[in-house]
Amino acid sequence: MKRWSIIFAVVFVLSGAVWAADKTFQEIDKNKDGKLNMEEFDQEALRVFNENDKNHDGALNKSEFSQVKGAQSKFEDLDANKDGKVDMNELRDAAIKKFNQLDQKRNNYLADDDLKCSPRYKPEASPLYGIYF
Ligand SMILES: [Ca+2]
Ligand SMILES: [Ca+2]
Ligand SMILES: [Ca+2]
Repeated sequence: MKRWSIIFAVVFVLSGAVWAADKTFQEIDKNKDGKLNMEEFDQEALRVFNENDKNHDGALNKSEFSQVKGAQSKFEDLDANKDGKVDMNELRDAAIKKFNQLDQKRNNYLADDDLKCSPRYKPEASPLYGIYF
């Protein structure tokens, strides 16, 4: 009995994770073609930016940036002009750079296989988890 409940729990967790990842990809994939183009990628970067700009000053300070889920880049690396804040342009430049880095086939879109190439890709999370920053 105990063994079965463990198996059920594992199956439940696995199917939930797949569903969650899929849903997020679909949400970002606005035109529903199964790929992320630069515009869709950029829109998601903006959404993450706005969500984390808690004091609405148009930039992320270090404490706001520390709340960005899955962020792995250093704040200092994103703050190109070294004014102690990451503004929208700095963030978008970083997102474009990241897009080009992930788009290894140079076809101007990211499909699931491009995202899986990222060492930061985590199948249990959003496909974009931690790869923007
Ligand atoms: Ca798309
Ligand atoms: Ca702010
Ligand atoms: Ca800056």
